[in-house]
Amino acid sequence: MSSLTERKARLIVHGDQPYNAEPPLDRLRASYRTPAKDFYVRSHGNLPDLDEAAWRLTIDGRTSTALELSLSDLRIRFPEATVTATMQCAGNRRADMRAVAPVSGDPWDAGAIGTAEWTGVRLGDVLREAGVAEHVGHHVAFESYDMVEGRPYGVSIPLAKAMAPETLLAYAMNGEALLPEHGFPVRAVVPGFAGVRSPKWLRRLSVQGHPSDNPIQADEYKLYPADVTAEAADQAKGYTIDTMPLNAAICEPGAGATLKSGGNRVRGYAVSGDRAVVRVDVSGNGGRSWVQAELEHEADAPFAWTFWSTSLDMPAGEHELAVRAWDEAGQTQPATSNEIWNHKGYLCACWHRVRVNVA
Ligand SMILES: Nc1nc2c(c(=O)[nH]1)N[C@H]1C(S)=C(S)[C@@H](COP(=O)(O)O)O[C@H]1N2
Ligand SMILES: [Mo]
Repeated sequence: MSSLTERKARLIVHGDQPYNAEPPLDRLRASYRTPAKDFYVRSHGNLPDLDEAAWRLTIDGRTSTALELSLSDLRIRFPEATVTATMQCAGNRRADMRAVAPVSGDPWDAGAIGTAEWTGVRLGDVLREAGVAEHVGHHVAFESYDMVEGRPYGVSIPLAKAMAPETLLAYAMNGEALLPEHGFPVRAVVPGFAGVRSPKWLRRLSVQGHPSDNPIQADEYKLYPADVTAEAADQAKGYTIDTMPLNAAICEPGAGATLKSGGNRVRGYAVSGDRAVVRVDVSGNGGRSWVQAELEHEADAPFAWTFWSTSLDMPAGEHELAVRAWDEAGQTQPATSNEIWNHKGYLCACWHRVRVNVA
């Protein structure tokens, strides 16, 4: 395995402590499954250095038995499950929100996203083994080994999503053990939900009648209306970001690229939390006219992104490329970040625009 220092050198680093980094977009678009070393890293605290043999996961709360499981217990007692799914930070593309007004948090470009083949066991199988009662209003609260401002990282998901077949306790990414920065030895993978709900470095999970009261769940990762400011953030006005919205990005060419005249390849990704992407429109003139891109989507991967590509013929001069996706409910994306601005800069899902020059 390469060292963390070597892997950092491959990425665009937004911060070292906590460590946050994303891949350049052309490299992100190079493979449908993102290699672990090119997968964005979002962390809120330290990167725990855990010993696989000593690692234990506690399961308690509203179950008939409490469980304490080692990694080999997980492997032996439950069937293995593999899901190809996209993970995306709620702050992906936040940089585009700054055009409207300042926002808090790292200025992620469109690279706070990646797709992997995750292998582990179904969280639902583990909860059933613990004798969970499938109560509609219940939640599964997680706690991790990393510390964020003096408390373990903690979030929760509705019990129904925890029991869904796509939700995993994963110990492998693209067929190899998780890298330390991606949650070694075991993390949750909650396909379709914002990355924040997929805790890394798991330590405990608890079935309970209310969402986690951890600040990451209770205060952070909420979508606020535009009139709510950082100073006057009234928690009751924000809703908890779970399922991710329809989004798309241009990965190639990059911003400011100089292209030759004639046909140029334009490529990127489109993604939606829990709906299929059915169409992707690409414009070479800021959205005055559109062509439809070719889509590439793996069968049997409903929670994975769609790759798209097309060729645009543009005359010499400066051009604004734009992309927008459509989902199976006939919904598309807002044109500008004005319509969706919020002070946290979450869910930036307006048309992605890239300025290029044709020589
Ligand atoms: N324990 C723990 N889990 C975590 C986080 C964290 O800081 N600590 N960050 C979350 C956020 S906001 C995201 S977007 C994803 C990122 O996963 P990755 O770093 O493997 O890409 O992990 C989530 N799980
Ligand atoms: Mo995130």
